[in-house]
Amino acid sequence: LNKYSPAAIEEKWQKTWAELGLDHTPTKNNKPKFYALSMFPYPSGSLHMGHVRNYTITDVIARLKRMQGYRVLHPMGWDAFGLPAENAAIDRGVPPAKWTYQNIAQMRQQLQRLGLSIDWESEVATCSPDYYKWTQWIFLQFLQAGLAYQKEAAVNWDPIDQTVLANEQVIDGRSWRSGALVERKLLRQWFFKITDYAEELLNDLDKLTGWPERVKLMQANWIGKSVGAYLEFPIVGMDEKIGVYTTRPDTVFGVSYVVLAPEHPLTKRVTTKDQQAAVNAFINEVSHQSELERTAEDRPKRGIPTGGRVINPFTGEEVPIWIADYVLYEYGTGAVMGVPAHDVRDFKFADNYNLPIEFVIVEPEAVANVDFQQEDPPLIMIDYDSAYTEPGVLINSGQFTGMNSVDAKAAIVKYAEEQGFGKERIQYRLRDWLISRQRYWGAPIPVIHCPNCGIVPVPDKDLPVQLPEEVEFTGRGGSPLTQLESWVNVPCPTCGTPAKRETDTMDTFIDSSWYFLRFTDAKNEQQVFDPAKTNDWMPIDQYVGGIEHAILHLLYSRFFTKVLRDRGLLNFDEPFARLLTQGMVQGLTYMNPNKGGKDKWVPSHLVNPADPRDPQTGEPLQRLYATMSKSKGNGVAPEDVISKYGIDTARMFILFKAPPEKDLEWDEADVEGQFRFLNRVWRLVTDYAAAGVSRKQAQLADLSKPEKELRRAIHTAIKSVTEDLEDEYQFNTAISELMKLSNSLTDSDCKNSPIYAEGIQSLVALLAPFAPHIADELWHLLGNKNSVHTQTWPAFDAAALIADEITLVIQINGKKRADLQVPAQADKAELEKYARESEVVQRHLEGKEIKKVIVVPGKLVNFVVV
Ligand code: ANZ
Ligand code: ZN
Repeated sequence: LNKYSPAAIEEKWQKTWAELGLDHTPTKNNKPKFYALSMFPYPSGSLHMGHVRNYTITDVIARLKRMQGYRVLHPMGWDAFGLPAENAAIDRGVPPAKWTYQNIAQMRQQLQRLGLSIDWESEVATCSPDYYKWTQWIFLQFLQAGLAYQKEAAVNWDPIDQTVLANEQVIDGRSWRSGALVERKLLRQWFFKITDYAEELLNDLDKLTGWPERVKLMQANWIGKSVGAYLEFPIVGMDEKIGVYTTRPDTVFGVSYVVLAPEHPLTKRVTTKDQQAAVNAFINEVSHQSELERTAEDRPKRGIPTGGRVINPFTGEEVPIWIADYVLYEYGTGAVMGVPAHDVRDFKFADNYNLPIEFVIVEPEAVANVDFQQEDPPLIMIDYDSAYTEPGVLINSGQFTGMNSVDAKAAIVKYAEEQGFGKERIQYRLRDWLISRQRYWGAPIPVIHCPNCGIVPVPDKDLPVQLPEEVEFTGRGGSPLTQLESWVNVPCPTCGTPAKRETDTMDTFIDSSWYFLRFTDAKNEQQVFDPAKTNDWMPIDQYVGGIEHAILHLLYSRFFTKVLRDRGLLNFDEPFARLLTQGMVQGLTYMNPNKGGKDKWVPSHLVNPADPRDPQTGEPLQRLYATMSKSKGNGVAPEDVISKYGIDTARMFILFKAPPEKDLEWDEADVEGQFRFLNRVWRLVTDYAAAGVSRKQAQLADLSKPEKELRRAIHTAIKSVTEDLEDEYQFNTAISELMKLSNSLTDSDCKNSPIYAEGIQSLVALLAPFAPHIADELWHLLGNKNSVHTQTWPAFDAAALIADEITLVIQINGKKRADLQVPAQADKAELEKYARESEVVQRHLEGKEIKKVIVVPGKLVNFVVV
């Protein structure tokens, strides 16, 4: 009989599946639906092992669900807009579209070689006009709903190339191309009002029972709800106030200064003449720092006094106004009250600049003996050498002295409200989503700026606003779109006056915030999607992707879903019912611990594994596992594995080596292990087929003991594999069960029984989602005419699981003396009887006195003797 040769069968089955249309998405019928989706790839040009793992996981699920009687949607597409294509155009003169479509073609081919059961007919690429037409249409829905607006925001500005840089193009504060020191510049840009949905995005996390807790927590932290107060400090000598946001109104008697963000509009006006030069210099300096640098915990907090002063409305005291880098303009009101005694950052700041530090909260024990009820509460002098940030009891706080922090917060807010200088305020860390990009390779924002009418949406009939092709990519002088007069200048759609197109394109996160909806009706030319279809398929039953998308992509997609629901297009609240965040694929890596930066990684092909040394210096190298990457030279190319072992082995290895959410260490020996397992299955099935075993129905009533045992092994495997795939997708343990079943079949004493035939058939059917090609080949060798992938998933017979006999352990004084086969149904008394009657026990108990007998049903009998 022929040997297992993956190359010989894989292509054949892929062709057959395509002809049978197995991967097509069925139209609505009375079967339950199942939507399985992996996060779609960016078309970088080549498939890596992380992709293979990601798509294999969803493919197993899709195949399983089809066999379990679901109609399945399992699509694929391309997150195809973005910076690399534009950089390729600047560097090598390849037009972004050409670069992108070439990469897509290449990766599609690589994916198709994997034999994934993907419905290629619903493929989408976000850069194609028939997709981004609807991205633009959705933008206009947001605009109509008042959820898209323009405001000034800072961008990274390259003063040499005169262009805006994406964050990824800023390296150590300098432009990736010109090397110029990057400046912050204010531009009018488009935003989506995600903050309108902050509360719902937070609350609905509770509905996501199929999500990892970790991801929900990350989202909650990102939204960052905090409940505090808005308080106003009148500016001395001006008829204006500085409003601050604080989560600790209970500390207001400890305010020793107020800080404005350098960008705050009041900054210039409160600055006194003699401070002007210094303040301007400081603002300029801060403008070069990123937000991350400004707020880094370990950095010294820097600032400068403006010379202006405010009055603390609670004490009537005057305190100075400063500006400082650690106060961000975009959060809260862009101004804070400085309470060094109770805030770590403020403490450092005050320490640095010799500002007063006045403690107004103490731990309750410190004032346990103080009577705050007496007429003139005592002044308490306390001095710590760091900030006291816990809640506590208020001291030196006027009428609020003696209250605890919780009560004091409420009382202070209430008082401020009565006096008209404050109120409660809920604040989210989440900010509105800046969606403008001053780039070419993205969906153009479909509006026209008219001198008469203002912002005019491009009429639906004129969508898509297509990206012009006759542009030049120089990397200088702004986005190529701004430089193409013929594209920019258009008559206003409303009044006909010469007007200008918006030249910003959209953040690519917008493209990926709705692609999963388009998949449900990918070819619709009349509508973004037919809500009937989308509402039928959605929500996604299983979404699979990397943890790196735990925050933005998932949050934005949830936001889009809610907005489109509120526009009447969708009838559900959450897009992803269940989420699996798969782990990384790691490769064996060699590192020189004496080197730093990227130089420390030594590609494995330069290393002798028996004695790993740095080829340059001869120093010994450390071996470790790290995420596969080009820079570490530790990647394993999917093609190599596939041509050596076949796709099915690669899949089996990936699924068996680690649970899907854990990191996976690539290990060639284990790949071979899976190859050997598939070879064993191959032999088992081909031997059986050659032997021509009886296929007639077995008479369950008169099975022999070995037949009964084999049948139990078969149905135990069916049950375990099914359950392992049910909720947690424990592919690794499921494959272990398949191995056990294969062993039971190999060792079976009844190879001529119809039960054996049942075992072989079940093994092949259970293997189908994991190793689809070999399974279909073997299925046909067994004489079946259908594809195994259209076969119904095996069901287990609960009766077969019940053992006739169990193994009873017999102990004497806790020490094991014998095993005994006894009927499984035996009760406690019977078990003791079997044990007493056994030959071993009789021998051991001779002349001894039994003090006690312990019976553990189904397990053991222990005799305590003296
Ligand atoms: C006074 C105070 C006293 C504060 C104290 C804390 C402790 P969360 O919980 O993250 O919302 N803050 C407010 N706006 C800020 C801004 N734009 N940039 C930097 N810091 C800002 O934090 C709210 C607290 O962060 C506020 O409460 C404020 O400092 C600071 F013992 O006010 B607090
Ligand atoms: Zn007009």
